[in-house]
Amino acid sequence: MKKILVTGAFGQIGSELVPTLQQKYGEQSVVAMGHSNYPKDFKGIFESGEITDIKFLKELVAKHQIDTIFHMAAYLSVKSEMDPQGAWEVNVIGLKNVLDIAKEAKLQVFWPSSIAVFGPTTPRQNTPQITPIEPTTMYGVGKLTGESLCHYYHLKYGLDVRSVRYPGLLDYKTPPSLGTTEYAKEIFWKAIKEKKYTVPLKADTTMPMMFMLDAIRATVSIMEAPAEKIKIRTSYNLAAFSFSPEDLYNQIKKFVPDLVIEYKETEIQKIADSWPQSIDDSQARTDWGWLPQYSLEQLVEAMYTNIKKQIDNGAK
Ligand code: VAH
Repeated sequence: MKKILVTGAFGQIGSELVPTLQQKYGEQSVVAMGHSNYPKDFKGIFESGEITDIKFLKELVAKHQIDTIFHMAAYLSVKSEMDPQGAWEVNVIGLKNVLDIAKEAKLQVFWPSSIAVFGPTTPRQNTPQITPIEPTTMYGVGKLTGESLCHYYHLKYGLDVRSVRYPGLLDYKTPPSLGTTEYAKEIFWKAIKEKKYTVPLKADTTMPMMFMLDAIRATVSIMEAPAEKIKIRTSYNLAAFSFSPEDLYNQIKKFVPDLVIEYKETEIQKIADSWPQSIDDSQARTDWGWLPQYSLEQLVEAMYTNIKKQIDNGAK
């Protein structure tokens, strides 16, 4: 029986990934690792600990006889700029802890990279899989280091570690957090509650984005692919669509016609301007059959409908 450890189990991706894995492999096949403030209605195996504590991780893997780790615990881009040391410890040392344990115990590992790995010298349109990568954010530096670590551990130790470069991800289960693309979640909450929103970016700041359900499907799909199909051991480009704050506003207006919007760029504009505007993910499509299923219109309808339901039920 598969025994999976998900770190960052109650973060933005983990909150959707854990129930998906429980559904697929059984509730008792998944160990959800997070901080002590986990949702009280969570059903399943929960462990509380720090990703920087390698002794704790080793004991956890042995205690539950883990064979697969989805290592999702991370600081996002804005938090990484606020606390670069913390970002290095969680995003890089945390990953190296997982890779060291996995190589000893011969585990399979999934680790999320991001389009944030790219920098201003990377071609911004249809960014290729192999291209100049010079990130100018601490988050991006951590992702570049992480991709190189994954590549090295595969080449040196034969570790089966797999990764995708997520675009900005939108979900309706978790609140907006400290990320450069998180405005695209927050706008729904503010539009429904207040019918107004100030975007912390210029109106034409186009970034690659994806609905969380597509990202989860890609995550499970790459991990289930035969090993011989996985040709990239740094991290695969992954894409669905790109939009700007103005594009998103025009979509949301169909649901909130009297939404008032303004654009006031902040320090995160510099981060967004260093990232690609569109991604070439043809190698993921060729190697392991990746194909997005949700359009921007379907994303907006799902986000609006589900967030409105939460607000109508008293969500703050
Ligand atoms: C962030 N949502 O904004 C993340 C993501 C591509 C951006 O990695 O930091």
